[in-house]
Amino acid sequence: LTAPAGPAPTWPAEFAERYRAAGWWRGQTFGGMLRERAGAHPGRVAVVDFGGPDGSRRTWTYAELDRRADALATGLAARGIGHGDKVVVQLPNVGEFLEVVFALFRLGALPVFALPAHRLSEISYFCRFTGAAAYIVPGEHGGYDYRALATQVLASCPSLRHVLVASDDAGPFEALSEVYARPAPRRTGPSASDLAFLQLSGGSTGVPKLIPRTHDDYLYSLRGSNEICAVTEDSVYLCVLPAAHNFPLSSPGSLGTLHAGGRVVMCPQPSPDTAFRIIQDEGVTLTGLVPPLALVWTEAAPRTAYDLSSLQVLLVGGATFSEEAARRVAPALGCTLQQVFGMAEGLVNYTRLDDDPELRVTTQGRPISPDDEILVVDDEDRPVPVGTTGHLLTRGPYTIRGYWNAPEHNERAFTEDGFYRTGDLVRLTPSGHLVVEGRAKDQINRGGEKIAAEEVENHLLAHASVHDANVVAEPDPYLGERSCAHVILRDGAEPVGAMALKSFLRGRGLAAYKIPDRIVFVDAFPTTGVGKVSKKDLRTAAAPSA
Ligand code: J2J
Repeated sequence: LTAPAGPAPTWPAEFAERYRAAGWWRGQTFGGMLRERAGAHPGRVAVVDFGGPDGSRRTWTYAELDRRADALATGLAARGIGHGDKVVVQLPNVGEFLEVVFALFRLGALPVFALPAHRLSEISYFCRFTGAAAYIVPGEHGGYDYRALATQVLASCPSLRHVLVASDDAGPFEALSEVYARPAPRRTGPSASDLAFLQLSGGSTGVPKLIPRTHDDYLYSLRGSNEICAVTEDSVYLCVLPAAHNFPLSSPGSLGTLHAGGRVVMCPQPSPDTAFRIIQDEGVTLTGLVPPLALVWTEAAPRTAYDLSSLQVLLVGGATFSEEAARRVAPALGCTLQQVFGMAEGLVNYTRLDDDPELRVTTQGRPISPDDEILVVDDEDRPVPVGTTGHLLTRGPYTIRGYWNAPEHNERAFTEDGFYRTGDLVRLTPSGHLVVEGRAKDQINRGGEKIAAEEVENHLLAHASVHDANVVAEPDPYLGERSCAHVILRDGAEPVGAMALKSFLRGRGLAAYKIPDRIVFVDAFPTTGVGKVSKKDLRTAAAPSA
């Protein structure tokens, strides 16, 4: 496990030329984008959060965000962080998230996006795998002490030179607020074709894969998203989902909104009580939710005393959203539902605001770009007729050509001619819209949080009493899917119960959402004709009786 010197797989020259000629890639960087916006309207509010003392409101104008990102970049540079360095960023929905990200963009250092839910297992892996130079955390958040986590991470990651804490009480580490320094004279930043960051993949393998995105390709997906979602400088985007997730970051998300010169409001937590008050007080015009939250909001909206009339668009995506639920959104919330089927690897599909209303509730939209190539194929990679369900393969101007430093996995996850195998089963409608019908990848989609079965299985196998383990999805009325581990215990080993196994997994530093919701003990696994474990049969084998 070492930091690779080699670059990430990239687009062949002829594709890059085509995407530039078409105007998709414009040679702009994130640093340049923010500078331009700050120049155009310095005094407009760019960011609002509730991260002040006792949850008080704070604001950043475009000029302030620009200046503070510069000041932070200067201080980071003074600490030896520069072009190509990796920095694991694990911050909640606060303004510092955007300051940090833009500071790193300016330096050409790469944020590695972690989620607040991640723990020692995930974070130490990200740090070691990327050879990260720094790790940036909140002090305490959601009742959890990230300084204590950082102490453990530091002990296991020799490359880490700095832990920075976005809190007055940094414990044994340096407070992020100490890092801001008077901006130095102009330094040369990255170029638009350079990597901007490493995004986390949902994953279906033993260890998470990292997704290398460039300034050029990501900025194109933002411009495209803004056009489709009608984001302008009058838009107010509420960032409800964890800010580092690809959906709230880019569809159109906080970065899309800043690109348009609009306002990003960081939501401290997603409950209707908090979010509805903020929608009213801040005049929020659009936001994005995963299906379970969209359901909760839809239930709560008709009874709320808050005025939600500013809300124009609710994006829902990340997991299957039933047609019945989709039909209820617009009437309950008084806004337009926009379905989004996206992936951190690239391709994002949206229903259009002016699509036929039926398409808006029965499909997951169509691609952003005319240059997004979509193939729906059978198990032998042969195209299936329109209307038939098959595997979705895609390539295009903002879909990666390979994961970061994963040559063997890339052989499987991409076709020879560069199509990404999404692992999703879809059907195309005659209108060119996609309907997500299922999944071929070995993953659990727990209300939008992706869990790679193999990763959890490996942790279970590390227990002395576990002979074998398989983790599969089972239906959940609220989450859509939850995870169930089927475990065969070792003959003659110390018996162990479900509770003990769960706390064993927690003790290994696995994020809470990956801990199986249910663990069942079995004597054997069902097998397929060729003797492989049949996950399909497992999914139905132990379905809980109603
Ligand atoms: C069914 N499954 C969906 C949908 C994603 C916008 C929106 C979502 C993501 C995201 C994103 C789905 N219906 N509407 O990055 O920019 C499942 C598919 C897909 C996987 C990607 C964005 N929308 N999915 O969810 O990288 O299985 O991105 O391949 O987290 O989520 O997960 P992720």
